[in-house]
Amino acid sequence: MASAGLSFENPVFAAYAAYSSLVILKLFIVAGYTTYTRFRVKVFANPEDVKGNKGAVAQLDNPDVERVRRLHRNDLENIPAFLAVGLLYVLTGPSPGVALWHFRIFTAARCFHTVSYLAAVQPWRFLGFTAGLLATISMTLQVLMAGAL
Ligand code: GSH
Repeated sequence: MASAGLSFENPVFAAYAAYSSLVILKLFIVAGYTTYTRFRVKVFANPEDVKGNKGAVAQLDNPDVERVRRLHRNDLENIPAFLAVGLLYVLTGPSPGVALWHFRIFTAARCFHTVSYLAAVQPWRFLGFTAGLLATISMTLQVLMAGAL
């Protein structure tokens, strides 16, 4: 069986750490993009945010801001699950090649989902979401089998 340790000497853990860092950075970029969008359209969430900002309004239904917020929420529905189950998956000692493809597919799928959401294009957003979900479900099933057998 391949190495299952939580050490950078284990190539599967090293890959998990690298791809996790990438998706966490992506999550923060979306948070930053929310702020950028708020300044672009001059729409903020709280009355105190618009004080001294000429032309800005406190409003919760701007379509541009809400689109980025929905994207951010969708990331939060998917990325923490990847981080949790991915770590457990490393502990099952998977083959490095197979594990690497799970991490790659999830990361690429979430980036694709992000671009598709911002560009407002379907079915591409759905496909990005589904590819990421399948990678996570595959790892989840392998963890389940390792734990239950
Ligand atoms: N909470 C999601 C929803 O309400 O749509 C669950 C299903 C899901 O994540 N669908 C993907 C999506 O991008 C692919 S269609 N949903 C839009 C969203 O969460 O804002």
